Amino acid sequence: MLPAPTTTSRSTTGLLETGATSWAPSAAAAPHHPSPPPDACGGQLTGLSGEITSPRYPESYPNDAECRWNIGGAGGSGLLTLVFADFQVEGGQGCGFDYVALFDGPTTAAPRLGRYCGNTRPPRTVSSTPHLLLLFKSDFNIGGRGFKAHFYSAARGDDRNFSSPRYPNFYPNNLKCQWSIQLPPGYRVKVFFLDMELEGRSSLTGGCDYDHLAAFDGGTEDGSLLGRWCGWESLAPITSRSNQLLLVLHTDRNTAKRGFSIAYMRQVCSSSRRVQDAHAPRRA
Ligand SMILES: [Ca+2]
Ligand SMILES: [Ca+2]
Repeated sequence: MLPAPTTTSRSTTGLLETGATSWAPSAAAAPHHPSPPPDACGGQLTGLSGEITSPRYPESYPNDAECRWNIGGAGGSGLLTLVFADFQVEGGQGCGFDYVALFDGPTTAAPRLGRYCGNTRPPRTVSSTPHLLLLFKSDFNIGGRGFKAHFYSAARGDDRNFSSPRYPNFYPNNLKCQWSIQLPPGYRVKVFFLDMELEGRSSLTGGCDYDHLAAFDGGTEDGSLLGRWCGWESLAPITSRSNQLLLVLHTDRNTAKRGFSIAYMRQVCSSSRRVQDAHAPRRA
C-alpha cells in the first residue's frame, strides 16, 4: 500500500542536533523550546544506552527522509552494540531505494559496517570505535513501517552474554532453568534482549501458558516480576531495581523454538529515564 501523500514541504527531514542524552537535565527544559517539525529525525545520542526509531514509527516513514543518528562520543570509550528489534524498509537490488547504513565512526567517511533494506532484521552490530553512525534514507515513494533499534555502550568484555540451552537450535522440552545475575551493591542490572523466539501464547487464554521467560527483581522468584514473555516479541531492555536479577525459563512437554540470547551490563546510576532522540513522535 502506498503511503498517503505527504505535505508539499520536502524540508521537514534532516539532521537535528539536540544533544539530548539519558541523563541530561536540559531535556527538562524541552517544553520551553519550539517543537521540532513532525518528521525531524536523527540526533546525537550520548547516553550509555537508548532506542532509535525511524520517523513516525510504527507508521510508514516519510518519503525523501535523510536521518543521521550519531551514537556515542560522550567521552566514553565503550564500544557500541546495536540490535534491531523490528525492521521493514522498502527493499530493492543493492538497497538502492530506501536503506539503513551503519558506519564504524562518527561520519559517513568511516568504514561502512552494513547497508540494509527489506524485511529481514539486520544482524547485531558491534562497533570497533566509541562512535557508530546510523544513516537512514528513503526515496520519493513507497515506505514501510521502518525500524526500531536498541543500542548500548560497553567496554570490551564489560557486557556479558548468555542464551537458552542449545541456542540457536531448539531448546529442550520440560525445562526449568534459572540465571541469577548479581552485581556489587549500588549497581543495577540492565538486560538487553538480542533475540527471542519461544512457543507462542495460548489461543485459549491469550497468556504465556506453554513456554515462557520471566524476570524477577532480586535473587528469587519471590521478587517483584519485571516481565514475562513468550512467542516472538521485540523486547525493550529491562533494568532491575536492586543489584540482583533472576531470569527463569520454563518449557512444557512439546513444541520448542530457537530460544533467546541476552546481554546484560551493569548500570551505575539512579535515573531510569530513557534516551530521547531528536525524532518527535508528536504531530505539530
Ligand atoms: Ca521508498
Ligand atoms: Ca513448548
